[in-house]
Amino acid sequence: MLHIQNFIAGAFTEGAGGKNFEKRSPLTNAVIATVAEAAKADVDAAVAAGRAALKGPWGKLTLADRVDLLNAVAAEMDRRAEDFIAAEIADTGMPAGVAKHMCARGAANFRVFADVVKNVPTEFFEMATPDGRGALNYSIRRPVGVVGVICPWNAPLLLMTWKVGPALACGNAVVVKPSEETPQTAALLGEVMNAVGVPAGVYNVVHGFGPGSAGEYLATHPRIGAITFTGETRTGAAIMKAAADGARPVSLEMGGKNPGIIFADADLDAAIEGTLRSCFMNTGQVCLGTERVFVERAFFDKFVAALKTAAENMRVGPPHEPGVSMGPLISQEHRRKVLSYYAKAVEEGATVVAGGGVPEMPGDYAGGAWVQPTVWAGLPDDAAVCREEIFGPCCHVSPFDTEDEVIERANSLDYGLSAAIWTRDLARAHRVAAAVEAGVVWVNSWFLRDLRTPFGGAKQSGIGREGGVHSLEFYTELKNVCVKL
Ligand code: NAD
Ligand code: 6OD
Repeated sequence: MLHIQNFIAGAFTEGAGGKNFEKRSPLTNAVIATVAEAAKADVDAAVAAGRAALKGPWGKLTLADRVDLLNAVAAEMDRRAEDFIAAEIADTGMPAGVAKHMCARGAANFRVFADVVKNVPTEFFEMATPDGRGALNYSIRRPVGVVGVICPWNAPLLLMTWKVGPALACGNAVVVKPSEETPQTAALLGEVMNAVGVPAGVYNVVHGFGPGSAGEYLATHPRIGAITFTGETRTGAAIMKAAADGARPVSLEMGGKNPGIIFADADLDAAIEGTLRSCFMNTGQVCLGTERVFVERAFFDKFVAALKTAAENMRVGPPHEPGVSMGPLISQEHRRKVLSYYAKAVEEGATVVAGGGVPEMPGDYAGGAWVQPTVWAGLPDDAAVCREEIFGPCCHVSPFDTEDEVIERANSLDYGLSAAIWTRDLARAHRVAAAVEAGVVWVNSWFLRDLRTPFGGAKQSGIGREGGVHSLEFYTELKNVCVKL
């Protein structure tokens, strides 16, 4: 049986408390690994290792050498792509094509941020002084120290490296707490760090849970310089409270209940293809995914009929089977939550347009966390499935009559992560994009990502922006130096 350990100061270690927990396969529910749970002493050791690295070899590297090392990390990740893909699939059950994309993106997160730090401009100001000799001001960016990186399970490698890449590029050390559901790729990245010669202590991993475990120990650790988090909104709020002690900065990427807005002039095929992906990719476990679909009334019946056909044609199954476009949910626990919403939708009077149940799976797969891609219609906006984040392969479709109405309805929740707008009317696209309360808006597309762009949520979907130079704002402390001439 695979056993996954913590990675502290360049070495794989058991937890100081001697405790292990089990990782189960989403595909079958069988135990596939045991994981060493980090005790408080391990988190202390990981933070101390990070601080030592900052004072030692890592802190002394030139920018050019640091950039070279990060590019070497990316190259080694590419070389070991098959291992990363296999680990990601084992942890999440996602289709092979999706895992391949996510793992390639993991390596890109190191390359892109290596480039960003290399090219960051220095601010420079001349000033007059009373003696006429003047002074020069320049600003330099310093690392914030050891950054706590707390991660979710839905896109484990992509979302972890999205934080670790820029944090290291800016010269910090990190202590990563992967989700208890997805420990494998964080451990593999430790092997990569050692293989390319990243100094011990720069990248550390502590495994465990949230409250009373590694997550809480990390979030409350007094020697952490900043905390970056991706996960549920209520967890983010708990982390923000923990960070208030010691006034540490936080970057929070949290939940969503994102609208897709389809106008009657949209290209039907493109809108169906994009909406289908945004609702069902990664079994709907994508924070940017669409769970509320609003369709202009004149287009509604046509759109719903096409979405029904497309959803029913999706093939749910194991990762390597040809033609499979959707895998299982992450766990039985999450499946219980998603199925409770499937039941609630019906109780609240929804018309089930597609799916709504559990697919039959053969053999060992019968134990997996499978559900059908599901589309509902007919509910008012205040129904539970139209307000609460489900994080499963499901959406509710409802008609709208005017632009003002759909903007108001799209903005009616406390979430504000992303929105997708489908129309051929460019002026309207710009108007609605500006009016919709979301951190990320796509027009006639979904999940097109340039890593230099600002990423984050509005309202209760997030605090702060990361991406390109915006990541530098979070992962560095800007210092002004004034030199009297
Ligand atoms: P989660 O909040 O349950 O857990 C996230 C991480 O926080 C895990 O590692 C967990 O162990 C840890 N944790 C839990 N409680 C903690 C505490 N009190 N202190 C410290 N750490 C704690 O989220 P999840 O179920 O893993 O992920 C799904 C959620 O993540 C969804 O809500 C989804 O929308 C959100 N998400 C958001 C984004 C984004 O970019 N906005 C991206 C991906 C996922
Ligand atoms: O692409 C990204 O950078 C990003 N943060 C994606 C988030 C996906 C959420 O599930």
